[in-house]
Amino acid sequence: MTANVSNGPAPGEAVEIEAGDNFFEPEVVTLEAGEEVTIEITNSGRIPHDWTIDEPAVSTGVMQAGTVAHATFTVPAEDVKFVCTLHRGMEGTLRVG
Ligand SMILES: [Cu+2]
Repeated sequence: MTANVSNGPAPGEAVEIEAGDNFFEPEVVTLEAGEEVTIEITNSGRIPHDWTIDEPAVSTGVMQAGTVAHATFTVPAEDVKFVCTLHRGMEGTLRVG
């Protein structure tokens, strides 16, 4: 599986996730297995965060406050937890239907 991560807003349709201090909103995003999805992450907090999943391996890397990044990848077959690797407990779930 491939993943593309870029800085800035998504060029087209995207699922938007906000990274606050220290939470994601929404915490649960429902997606369809096998679809190609673009997630747009906005760091709306005052400190750096990242958005990371393990399978497929996707990470925005450290995002400074006020920045936006987007990641495009194929939705896996099972639920995936997303986390901020900088803050334990800052996490959410990609729920795969
Ligand atoms: Cu964080």
